[in-house]
This record gives sequence, structure tokens and C-alpha cells, in this order.
Amino acid sequence: MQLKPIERIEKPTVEEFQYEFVMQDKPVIISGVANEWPACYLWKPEAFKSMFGDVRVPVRQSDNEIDVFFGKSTALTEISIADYIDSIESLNTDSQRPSYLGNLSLTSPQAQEYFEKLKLHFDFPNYFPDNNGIDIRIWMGAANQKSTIHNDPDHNFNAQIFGKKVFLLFAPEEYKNLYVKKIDDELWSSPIDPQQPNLEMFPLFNETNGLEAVLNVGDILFIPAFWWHQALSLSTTININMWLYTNKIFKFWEQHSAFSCNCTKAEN
Ligand SMILES: O=C(O)CCC(=O)C(=O)O
Repeated sequence: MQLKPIERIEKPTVEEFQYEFVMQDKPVIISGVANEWPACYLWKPEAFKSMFGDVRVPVRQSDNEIDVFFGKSTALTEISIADYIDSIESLNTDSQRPSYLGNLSLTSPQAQEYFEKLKLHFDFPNYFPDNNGIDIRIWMGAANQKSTIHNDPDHNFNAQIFGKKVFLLFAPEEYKNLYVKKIDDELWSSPIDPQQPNLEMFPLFNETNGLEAVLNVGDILFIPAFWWHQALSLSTTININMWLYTNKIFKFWEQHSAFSCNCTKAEN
């Protein structure tokens, strides 16, 4: 795998952002925006514990998505936020991985009460004025939590609120080198662990070209729709992401539907 560092841009205007990144289908880290959000100094694990400690949330039993998508631990369990935060602080060892509080919707009807409180603390700029809607999610995890390499059918902004995370990104056409498999109608994932790739099993992975994006507090990563990406937490982390629904995505999907047909379905 060959990795190049991702570009950074400071506080782009909507026009700059659309022209230089959306139209060129290019990921980028935006700085100078989220670092001004109250979330970046208010959202710490201990503060979440005192604000929402009793709230019960679904967590994945493993914080390694390869286990979730390609192994046996697919089930979600429920836990209070206070117990979850205690667990990520005490069980954070290589031998006993904690669960993962990832992909928790803030825009679902059940989360409305919490969204009302938290929405005052962040403000994603409207880089897609023609969007048809948004979906906002929270991700909280321990050091070494990792996702699979996967893609999403919508443009995504992922902001680093607490701790440090590194994302690897691969262009949509890299799917052949990633051996992606269909997980469900909206999700394709790679069984390769990019930090410890099994090159005997997945030799083409050696030829993959990608970008590395190290996110510090206050950085926002733009992941264009269909770009493959993988996240690895370098410390305890809190992230918030926003997917945007746009009509252009459907056009992209029609043009690129060939690649989805080449993906094989995961057998689990
Ligand atoms: O942080 C993670 O675990 C994954 C985040 C992600 O995949 C996303 O924002 O689309």
C-alpha cells in the first residue's frame, strides 16, 4: 500500500470547496472551522458522563469492525453512557477490547432530546446548499478501535472533537485491490486489516494507493461519497459526522453501478 498525506485547506468558501474538492472528487481536511465549536472544549468523556450518564445506548460488542462484519460478534448490546465510559477507560488493553459506541444517530426521532442540547455546540458549514437532508452521528471509542475499509453512498464530514484518529482513504476505483464484499444494500467492506494486511491472502493490496489523514481536535475530514475509508483511534476519541443527501449521488451511482456488481457478498 502506498500512502500520500491528504491536502489541508483553511476555512474554504462554499465556492472554493465545491470547485476544488467536490467537483474534483477529492478528500480534504478542513481546518479553522470546528476548532471554534464549543464541542471541542466541552465534549470530554467525563462531561458526557455527567450530562448523559444514565442514558442507555446500543454498543457493538467488538470495537474492531472486521469482527462485526466478517466474524461472529454482530450483536449490539445496551449499556449506560456512564458504564461505557468507565469501560473504555479501564478495559483499554490489547487483550481485552472494549465495545464500540459508534454510529449513534443524533438526528433520529429517539435522539431528539439530546440533539436539542448538543446542536448548540457544533455547526457544520453548509458546503452543499442543494442538499436534501442530513444524518448526524456520534462515535466514541477507545484507543486502537478500528473500522473496516468501507464506503458510504453519501458525502461525509467527520469532525474530530476529542483525541486523535487516523483515516486511510482510497479512491472508489481501488475496489479491486481491496477485495470488497457486499455487507448489505448500502454497505461494502474489505476484509483486509490495513495495519496488518495478510498479503498472501490479499496480494493486490500491495498495489493500493491511498491517502492518510491524521485528525487532531478541530479538524474536519471531507470524505466524498464512495471513497473507501478506514478509521483507527490513536487515543480515546469522540467524533461527530454528518452525511448529506444530494441528487448528484444518484447520478454517480448509476454511472458506477458496474463496480457494485463486481463485489462479492460476505458469507456470514
Ligand atoms: O470512526 C469510525 O469508526 C468510522 C467513521 C466512518 O466510517 C464514517 O464517518 O463514515
